[in-house]
Amino acid sequence: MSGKFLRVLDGEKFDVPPIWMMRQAGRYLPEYREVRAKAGGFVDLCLNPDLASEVTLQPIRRFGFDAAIIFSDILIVPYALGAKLWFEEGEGPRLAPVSDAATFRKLSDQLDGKITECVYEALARTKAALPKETALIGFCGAPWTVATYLIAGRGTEDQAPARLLAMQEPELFQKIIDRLVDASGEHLIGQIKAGADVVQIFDTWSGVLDPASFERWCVKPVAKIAGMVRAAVPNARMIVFPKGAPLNGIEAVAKQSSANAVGVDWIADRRECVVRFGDKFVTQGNLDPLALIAGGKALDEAVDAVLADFKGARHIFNLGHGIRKETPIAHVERMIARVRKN
Ligand code: 1CP
Repeated sequence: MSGKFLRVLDGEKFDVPPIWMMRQAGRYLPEYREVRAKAGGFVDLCLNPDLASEVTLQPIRRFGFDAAIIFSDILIVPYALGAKLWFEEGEGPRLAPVSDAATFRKLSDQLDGKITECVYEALARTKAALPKETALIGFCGAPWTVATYLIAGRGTEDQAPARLLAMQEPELFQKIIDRLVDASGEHLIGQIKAGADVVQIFDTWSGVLDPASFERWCVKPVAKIAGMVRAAVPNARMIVFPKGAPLNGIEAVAKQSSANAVGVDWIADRRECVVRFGDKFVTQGNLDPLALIAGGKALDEAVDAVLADFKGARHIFNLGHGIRKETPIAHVERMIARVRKN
């Protein structure tokens, strides 16, 4: 029988919800920092199946989460389409920008199998090493969010370069999105075939778009990816995470992509989620990652509020966004113990 995480996605409810954390494999863990140093660079770590699998398993060994998320990055898709990717130490990932028709023409329309195979191999190894009850999550970025990085070449404060290009050159922008839709759909299918039990689509920057742009650049592309995945794997389980979007928008993404679950950040009104989503889909979230840094009473109260608001609903406990590197490990332990009532 599958573990609690998949059983919730498949329709069951539990008094104690399954729990995992976005970015659970990462720099707040000394064992991650050790492997990361050994791997050479961030991209090398993503493309090394042995080490990527090892860091995926680290938080499972340490905390016994109900799900593992494969160690990779949303920027692997543009990289596998031929965009140059590197990591500026102390800053973050960088892509050679694709922001005009000439650079777009140079992008491949096929994922480079030598790159994606590294991810699939890491998934296969991780699957073989995980406890039976621990689910394995594959993922990709949503086309809009990946496009914001591809167009600017880096993370940006307000995603202005992508928003501007969508206004100035909507046809080119549509082509970029369409290319990312096809590549992301294929990548998710590959991950499921390699052993992922569920896939999550991260739309980190979906909260900066007006309603019409949100419909065009977030709702439709994610629904198209979901359609591709379901056409290839009819019973595929999917989680969508349109971070920062209003609840209307979140609901539209979840409905149009027939998602099993929807991720919400800490801004979301939890009781409103329960009313709107009912038993249609699971809600995943939404502890403020800063509460996990604060610890103590503030953490306990924040955890209790999440649990109380989702009581009786289909819920997966998670943070509202990725764990930050300065988070004390003892606070993670305290959160898990409180959720699991240990
Ligand atoms: O070791 C390091 O210094 C690298 C830090 C790091 C890590 C641990 C990056 C660079 N990526 C990752 C792994 C990662 N990225 C995972 C692994 C699985 C896990 O959750 O444990 C996942 C799911 C992602 C997804 C990702 N990458 C997103 C979407 C989710 C989110 O956090 O919003 C985004 C926006 C990225 C881009 C990215 N990669 C890395 C950084 C620092 C960033 C953000 C850059 C920016 O916006 O400026």
